[in-house]
Amino acid sequence: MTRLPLLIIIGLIGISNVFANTLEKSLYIISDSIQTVDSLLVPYLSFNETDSYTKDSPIITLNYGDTLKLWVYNLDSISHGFAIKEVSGNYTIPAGDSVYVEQVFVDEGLYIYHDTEEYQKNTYLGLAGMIVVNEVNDHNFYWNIKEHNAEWNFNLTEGLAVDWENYDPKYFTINGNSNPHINTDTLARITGTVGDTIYLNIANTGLSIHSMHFHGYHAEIMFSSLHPTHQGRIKDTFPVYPMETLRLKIVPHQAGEFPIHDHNLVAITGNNIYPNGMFTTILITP
Ligand SMILES: [Cu+2]
Repeated sequence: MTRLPLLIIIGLIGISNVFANTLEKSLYIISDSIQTVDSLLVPYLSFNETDSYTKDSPIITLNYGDTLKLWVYNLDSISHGFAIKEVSGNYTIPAGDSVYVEQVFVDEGLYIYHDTEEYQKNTYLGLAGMIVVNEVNDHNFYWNIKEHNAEWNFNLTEGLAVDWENYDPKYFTINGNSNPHINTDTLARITGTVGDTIYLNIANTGLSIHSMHFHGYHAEIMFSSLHPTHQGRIKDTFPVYPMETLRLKIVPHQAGEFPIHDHNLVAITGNNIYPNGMFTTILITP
């Protein structure tokens, strides 16, 4: 009598294993710098796929049920932390050391991995990236949005205190780039044809709210890490809160090139230079 349910359970386990994969990844914490639009070199930290520095922390994509096997190496001269927000535990990685993190992703969504040590310091300085689970295999784009107060980067790197309550950022970036360079980043610059189903995966790893305004098109909220009840809303402006992740769906009804920008207008400048900052365009062909 119990044999049939048991066979069904074994069958279900069998089915789930057919689709679940294991992804092995390494991340290297490296201290270097980022260049602002007015050519200032500012201290910066990032996660890297190899031991050579780039300013972008990699986007990790997985499917529902997959296992991520992650080695995080700290190539910096000071201790760092690591966590996948709301998913993993907190790890401490002494200078020159590494940790192994194994995580099964049972829920779809967008997650932020970041340095939890002396939060918000190291996350602010750049140690924050995105994990995308259950990517719908169509047209996907990715925005790691962030703002910077260059002086703070110097002060924090030198061990000086900053006043976290009085934040006055001067530079605003998507994947580390600002206008006009966002449009040359194929991960960030939204392109497609009329009728496509386009997904935009956004992680705000900064300290400010960024309200992204779309001209020409409306988008639908597919997922929000902070506001699950907002799912299904269709509109053209999307506030993204610090450490929030948001997935939007856009099905373009018309061809053209239209601006997308932060509605907080200081965020489309760079150290008071306009246009700069979080300002890109969507390009849709007939
Ligand atoms: Cu606008």
